[in-house]
Amino acid sequence: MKIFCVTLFFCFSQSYGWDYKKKLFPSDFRFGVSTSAYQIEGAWDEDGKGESIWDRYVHTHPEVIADGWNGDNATDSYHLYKRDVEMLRELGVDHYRFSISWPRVLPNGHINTINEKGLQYYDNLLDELIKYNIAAMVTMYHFDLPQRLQDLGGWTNPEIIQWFEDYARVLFDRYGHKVKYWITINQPDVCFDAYGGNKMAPAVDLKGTGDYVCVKNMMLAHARAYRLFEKEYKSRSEVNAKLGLSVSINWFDAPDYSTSENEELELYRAFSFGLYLHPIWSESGDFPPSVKKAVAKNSKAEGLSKSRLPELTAEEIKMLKKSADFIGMNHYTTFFVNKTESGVRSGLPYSFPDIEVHVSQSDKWLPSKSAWLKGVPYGLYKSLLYLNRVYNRPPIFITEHGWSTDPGLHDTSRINMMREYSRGLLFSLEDGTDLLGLTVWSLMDNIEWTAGTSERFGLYEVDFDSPEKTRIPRVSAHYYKHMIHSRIVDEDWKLKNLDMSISNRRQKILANKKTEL
Ligand code: GBH
Repeated sequence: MKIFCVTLFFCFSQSYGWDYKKKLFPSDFRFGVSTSAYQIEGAWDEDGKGESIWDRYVHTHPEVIADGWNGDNATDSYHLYKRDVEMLRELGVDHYRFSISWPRVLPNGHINTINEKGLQYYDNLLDELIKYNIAAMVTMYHFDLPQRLQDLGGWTNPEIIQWFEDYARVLFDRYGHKVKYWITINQPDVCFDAYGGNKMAPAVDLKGTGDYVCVKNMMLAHARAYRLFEKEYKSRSEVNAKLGLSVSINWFDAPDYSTSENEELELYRAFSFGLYLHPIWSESGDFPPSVKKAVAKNSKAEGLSKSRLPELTAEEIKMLKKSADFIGMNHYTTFFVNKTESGVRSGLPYSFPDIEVHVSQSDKWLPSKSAWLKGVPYGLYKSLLYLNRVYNRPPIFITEHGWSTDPGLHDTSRINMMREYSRGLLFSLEDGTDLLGLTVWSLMDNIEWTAGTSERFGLYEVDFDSPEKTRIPRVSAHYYKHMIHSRIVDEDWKLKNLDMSISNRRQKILANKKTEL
């Protein structure tokens, strides 16, 4: 390549990014970190908070938690939010994505019981962020439904569309002037784990029906919140916010990368993320035709009068179209997908009903601490280009992207993955994607749902045994800080640039404590 550069006027390094080390993230590109309420707040029944489906699930089924740690206390951010904001300042992030616990604000889920103390907590957090000029990206719903609403069917009851709109109004009224980005719902594909299996609360196994009803209601709840925001809040002078939906968008290729373009792959992508993007971002709207067809076909064969994937009315299709200002993209990993001869419906990671494919991962990919998460940097780049092409250059904000490890401060694998995936971001920007920012999951170790604390996603390590839930920066926190400040992806950055002596010492203290215990 270097030889070409000498001979050609505009050398390849310009157009193909070979010299990526000198490439800067654009000045309006935003760097942030993410958390969610159940995973960090703790104080599960304090100050009038209502019970959530996760409280109920872990209390009635403690055996589902890998290591005994649940969200009762979590990282105690309900009390330690000032330390959290201090960490954000240490990193130098532009924005912080956190979520509001619906039952903390509305203990029974409805707006006839407003918990002022719960509202006050988020006011305090938002004010602390404003003090330090950190933009707030607020998720309204990140998996923790009020249990009381679950008793009424939760996301399978269409009334929830109105309940969610009412809740959204409370939030817009109270925090509208303090929030820069609203995310209505985190990852509607949780429906397949929560109502179509037993991995996520409420763990109601209504596979093939409950999951699809949940998807429809979540999408409509999202759209109603968007329309409410658009109609009554967006144009107010004190409001300056964009609103989106966060979708789990991983990459899917044929085994050994033999092709990225075939029918099985397209169908799997449609089930995995098209279900949530097509209604909003496609020209025609509605659920993807391929998914509608597949579910209708099976439903008919089973003798049902209608498809198990509920239809959207013309009015609903219209309400959903363009009901977001950007695509919220949660990207972690890549899978191989191929047709199965045995009729096995699915392997890793989620078992979608109605598709007969085999899903796998390559043993050449770097493993993380989570079984489903392998390091595949090219997958982020490819999925960005794919969205750019299929949805005609939509604005994309990466609202989650991260890596899990064992405890320990020297998280070289996280740094390597952050560096390689981020190179893909620079390449995709060069290739014309409208990428607004990156939000790393997660600011700190937290309760990884049923995995408890056994999978650590934090830039900061949390000592869960200590009463102060001590947070210490991992080496990756220093790397991210360097990336934010320099706005480059630095391949030569080494730990020796830093004085890690205090952290090293602290690590030894923690290690000793473990053996003492
Ligand atoms: C995100 O989901 C969540 O938004 C966030 O709360 C979470 O902490 C973060 O990822 C890290 O996991 O057990 O093989 O069936 C990412 C999508 C969906 C990935 C559920 C794990 C279970 C995999 N997640 N999935 S498996």
